[in-house]
Amino acid sequence: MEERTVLITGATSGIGKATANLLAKEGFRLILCGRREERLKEIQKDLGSKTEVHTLNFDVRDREAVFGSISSLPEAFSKIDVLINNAGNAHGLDPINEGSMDDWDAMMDINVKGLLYVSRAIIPQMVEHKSGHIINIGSTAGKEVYPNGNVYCASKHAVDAINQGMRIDLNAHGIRVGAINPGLVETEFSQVRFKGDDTRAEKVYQGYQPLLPEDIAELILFTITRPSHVNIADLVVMPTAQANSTIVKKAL
Ligand code: NDP
Ligand code: 8X3
Repeated sequence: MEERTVLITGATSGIGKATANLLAKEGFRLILCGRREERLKEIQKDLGSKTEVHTLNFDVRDREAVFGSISSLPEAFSKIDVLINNAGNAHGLDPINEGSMDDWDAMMDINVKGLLYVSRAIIPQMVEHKSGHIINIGSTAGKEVYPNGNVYCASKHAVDAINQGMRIDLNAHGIRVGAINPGLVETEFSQVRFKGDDTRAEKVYQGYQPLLPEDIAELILFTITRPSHVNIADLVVMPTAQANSTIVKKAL
């Protein structure tokens, strides 16, 4: 296998953490990123017996921290073969006339600008090596807009456009680019969206079987282990109970 070193943003929980666990088992060398340093250290300790793990503790919104962290990588981790742009979240679920502008800033700064900063810090070395693979974690919210989803959906539509733009611009350099767009996955996503209101967060996943973060990790592993002439460009995955952003068949 050629692509051995994988950088995952948002590796401290949910989809990113499940992906780190799975890729460690498969022997990939991992660079795990997130703001919660204690969690990064804990994960590094857990996975250290399976593979080499380096952690980077930065906020994707902080442009200098992003570039400083990437350029601080030790020699063994300095050639990044796979970038998984996963860090992101929703903040709030309010009609546009009532939305919090702090929430709007957070979503555009993290989901869009943060993804761009990390990509800009890493892509030039992929161009230099004429190889690399970028997986952008979008969302069904990047394919359709749902009530009160306004700015989160806008941020994920931007990820969809950036994914397409990256694929066009990096085509000449032999770099694979693709997005995985999940529907409802049970992670800390809704706890963040509802600002720690656990009852409201839990309700999102009640009455049906949501996707698990491990389901997305498996798709990521599948995507990055295809032969080098195969690029999974855009993949949408939902729980069987989900038809679209608003239709979810609940047993209750
Ligand atoms: P989690 O809340 O469980 O994980 C989010 C991750 O992003 C955490 O590791 C968090 O780490 C990191 N993160 C958030 N903000 C920042 C920041 N400013 N700087 C650096 N890292 C940050 O949610 P998910 O695993 O569900 O979300 C992962 C991705 O999947 C997101 O892009 C989300 O939009 C997308 N997605 C999720 C779906 C779902 O239903 N759960 C469905 C479709 C897409 P830390 O706080 O330590 O920095
Ligand atoms: C996460 C899925 O439907 O909550 O991106 O927006 S949804």
